[in-house]
Amino acid sequence: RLFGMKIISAVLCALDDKGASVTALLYGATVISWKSPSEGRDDAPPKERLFVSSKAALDGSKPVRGGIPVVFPFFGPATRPEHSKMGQHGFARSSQWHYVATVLDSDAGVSVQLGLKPTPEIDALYAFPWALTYTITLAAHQLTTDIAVKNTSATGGASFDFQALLHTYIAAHAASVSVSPLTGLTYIDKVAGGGERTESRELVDVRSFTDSVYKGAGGRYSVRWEGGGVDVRANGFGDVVVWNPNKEAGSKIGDMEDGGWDKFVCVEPGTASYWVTLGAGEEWKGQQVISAL
Ligand code: TA6
Repeated sequence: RLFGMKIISAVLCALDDKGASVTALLYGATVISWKSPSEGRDDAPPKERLFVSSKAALDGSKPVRGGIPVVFPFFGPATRPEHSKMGQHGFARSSQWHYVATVLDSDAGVSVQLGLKPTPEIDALYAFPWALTYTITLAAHQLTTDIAVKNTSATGGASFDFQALLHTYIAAHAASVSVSPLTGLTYIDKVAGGGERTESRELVDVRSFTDSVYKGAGGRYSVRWEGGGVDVRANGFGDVVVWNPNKEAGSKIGDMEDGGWDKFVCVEPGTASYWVTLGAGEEWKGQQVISAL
């Protein structure tokens, strides 16, 4: 397999000779496309594995409705005073990242690093000593995305708390999709007002409006639907969010295409229910590996 990578101004694209590709905007470091053949089906044309709403803004005017938005420094609406100047899910997904390096370009895959550091604009919203590195790796049938959060202050400097999450829109047949294993886990049911429940289902579906934060999830998720599936492995992220707005909530989302809710499930590895405290000079990493079946 030969891999190659192109950077086209605000977009970077990695390709391989079997037609696998990943495309990301420097805006928000948002992966907006991942095409891959299925394992053992290199003869078949690669399929798009992520959902992006046809009404998504891809010009940097607002966070992308789809793909893999990067959520940092908090998940959901702001609940802490130091986050009060930011919109939901923080600033990372709506900031202009920069290309750092190509860290792998071989027959094993291609891996590109993007970076985001404080700017005067971001400091006005969030004045802490943070730096982000996001690594996107395309391998045969697999897409890996790693986020590293560093506290850049010198020894004895300030620490800060953060949440990080990869808000992944998996292209799927939502009416038949299931996510497992989540049985026995405690989850926050945001549709039912945020109370905690214990998951009793072997297979979690999204046939109704679903917005669930599974705590202490195992980091191995099988996402299956009629005609397809992916495996998701998460390292460093203790929780996983399962979200699908259905028509009930999806029809109220301005950049959600009509019926878009029938075409995806969000499986979002993250530190959604807890905060990570980073001391001076420390670094934290979270990784998502998606395998195309
Ligand atoms: O991850 C689920 C969630 O937190 C939902 O509550 C919903 O708000 C979704 O994210 C989309 O958020 P956004 O800010 O992208 O519209």
